[in-house]
Amino acid sequence: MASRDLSSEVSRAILDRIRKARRVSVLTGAGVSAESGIPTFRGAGGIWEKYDFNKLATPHGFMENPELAWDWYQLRQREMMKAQPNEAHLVIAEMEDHFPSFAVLTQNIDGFHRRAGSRNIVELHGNIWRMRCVRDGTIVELDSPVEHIPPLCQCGSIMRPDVVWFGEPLPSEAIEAASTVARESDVMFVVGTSAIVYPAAALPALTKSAGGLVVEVNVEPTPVTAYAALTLFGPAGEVLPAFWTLVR
Ligand code: BV8
Repeated sequence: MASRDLSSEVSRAILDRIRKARRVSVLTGAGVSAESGIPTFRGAGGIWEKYDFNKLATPHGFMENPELAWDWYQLRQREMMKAQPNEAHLVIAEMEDHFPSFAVLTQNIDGFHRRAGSRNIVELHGNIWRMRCVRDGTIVELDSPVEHIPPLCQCGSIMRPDVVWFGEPLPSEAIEAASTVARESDVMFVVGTSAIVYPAAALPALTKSAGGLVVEVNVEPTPVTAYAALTLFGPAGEVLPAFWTLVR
C-alpha cells in the first residue's frame, strides 16, 4: 500500500518530542483491529447496532442466558481465529524495541497485539482466549474456539469468558499498572478507540495532566481529540506505518 505522506501534518516540535521520548505507551481500542476484519462496537456497522450488550456483555445477561452469550463469544473467537493482526499491530510491536520503556494498554480482547509480537501488554478488559469458572475461578487458556456451549469447569459449574463486562471492575492490577504507565508516559498514542468506556477512557487525560504528549489516530474525532497535541485522521493500518517512517 502506498504509504501516506504525513510530513505536512506533524510539526517538527512534536516529532522531536517523540524521538526524544523514553517512556512511551499506546492505548488501543477496537479500531486498531478493524482492518483485520474485526467489527468495532460503535460507529457504522458496529456490534452494538446488531447485538444487545445488556444480554451479551453484562454479568446478569450472561447468567440469564449463558448459551446466548457464549454463542456470541464463540462467533467472535472464530472470527478472530481466522483473522490476522494488521499493519497497525505490527508497527506497535516494532515501536516496543525502539523506546527504552514501552507498554501497550489495550481494551481489546482479541490477542492480536501478542500475535503481532508486542510483549509488554496490559489487557484492561481481559482476553477472549481465557475462560474462568463462575464458581471457583479456575482459569482455562484456549487456543481455539470453545466447542461445547456452555463450557463446564471440572467442578461442574459453567465457565465464562475471562473478560470485563459492563458494571464489572477492571482487574485491579491491570488498571493500576495502566494508570501508572499513563502518568509516567512522555508520549501516549491513542489508537482506534471511541474513548467513552471508562475507566480506560480516562487514561490519556492522566498522561496529558502529567505533562506528557497525547497523539491520537482515529478515523473520526473523539473526546480525546479536544486535548490531544495531534490527531491523525485515517485508518490505523495506513497512518501508523506512515507515521513510524517519519519518526524512526
Ligand atoms: C466499571 C467486554 C465500575 C469485553 C467491554 C465512569 C467511571 C467508571 C465507570 C463508568 C463511568 N461511566 C459509565 C461507566 C460504566 C461503564 C462505561 O464506561 N460505560 C460507557 C458506555 C459510558 N464502564 C464499565 O462498566 C466498566 N466497569 O467501570 O466498573 C465498578 C467498579 C467497582 C466495582 C464494580 C463496578 C467496564 C467497561 C468494560 C466493558 N467491556 N467489552 C468484550 O466483549 O470485548 S466494552 C467494549 O468497549 C470493549 O471492551 C471495547 O474495547 C470497549 C471500548 O470501545 P472501543 O474499543 O473504543 O471500540 P468502539 O467500537 O467504541 O470504537 C472504535 C473506534 O475506532 C472508533 O472511535 C472508530 O472511529 C475507530 N476506528 C474504526 N476503524 C478504525 C478506527 N480507528 C483507526 N483505524 C481504523 N481502521
